[in-house]
Amino acid sequence: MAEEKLLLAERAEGDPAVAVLTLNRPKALNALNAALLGELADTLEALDADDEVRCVVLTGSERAFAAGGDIKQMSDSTAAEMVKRESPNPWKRIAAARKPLVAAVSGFCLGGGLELAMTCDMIVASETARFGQPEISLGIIPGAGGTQRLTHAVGKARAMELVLTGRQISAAEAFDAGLLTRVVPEADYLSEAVALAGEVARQAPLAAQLGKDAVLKAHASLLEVGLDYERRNFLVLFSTEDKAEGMAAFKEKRKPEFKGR
Ligand code: CO8
Repeated sequence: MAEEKLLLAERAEGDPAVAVLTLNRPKALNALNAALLGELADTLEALDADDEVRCVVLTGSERAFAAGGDIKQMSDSTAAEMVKRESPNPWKRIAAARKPLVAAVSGFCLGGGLELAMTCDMIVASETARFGQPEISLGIIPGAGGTQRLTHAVGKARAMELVLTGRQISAAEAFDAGLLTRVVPEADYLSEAVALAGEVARQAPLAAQLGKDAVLKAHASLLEVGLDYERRNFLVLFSTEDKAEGMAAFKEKRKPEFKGR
């Protein structure tokens, strides 16, 4: 039997200037494993080299944009293995995409899933979308920009609460906090994201790319320092018993017992 593709890539119907990428691990709520992240990075680099494509939409399913990094893959991973697996770091490659990226989000957008959506340039969300950084309940912290991009987007007060409690917020709350570009009925989230991407695609392509580049520079130097710092703390936590307990508890579908070591 042919293996299912982790990432589907197509052109938007009627608009070949818009590429639509779909995360495709429905049984795992699109949990982001190393293979999927690598494929996404490869595909974005190929699209950067394709002059016909001017804007990219990244989406998941109605139930989940992505429920986070793949806990089952991470649960047995040591810090050293995480470092090896991420060399070169796919998140850096994704963040380096030159063409504008629009995330079309429905359902769960948690942990690494929210980090991925925030690495995109705009987020169009369904009213049913749920956002959060639940890593703390696994004994770890966000490791792909969650502590940094979330803080830049919503400010320290709200970012701190979300990172330290793991609370999920609705699309309406996320929009009010400044995390989202648009919230639309569930039936329309993908078509609205494609329409927004189409609007970008009709602009002068180099101006769109350099406009993106310049907006990202607003926080670039702070972000770079913060991302490296976050990564170190994230990897340190991979050597704790609490990380092992948090991830084991998730797999065993029970509450973790953290001991602070
Ligand atoms: N990783 C692996 N598998 C997952 C994940 C995940 N993040 N999320 C869900 N799944 C799996 C479940 O284990 C389950 O599989 P199975 O059917 O084999 O038991 C299947 O998807 C369906 O999930 P549920 O049965 O749990 O569905 P529910 O509707 O009951 O619950 C939730 C949905 C609330 C989303 C729940 O699945 C959940 O809490 N998921 C985990 C959320 C989370 O903690 N995310 C953060 C993960 S850590 C992270 O993202 C750090 C990333 C750092 C960047 C580096 C990445 C390499």
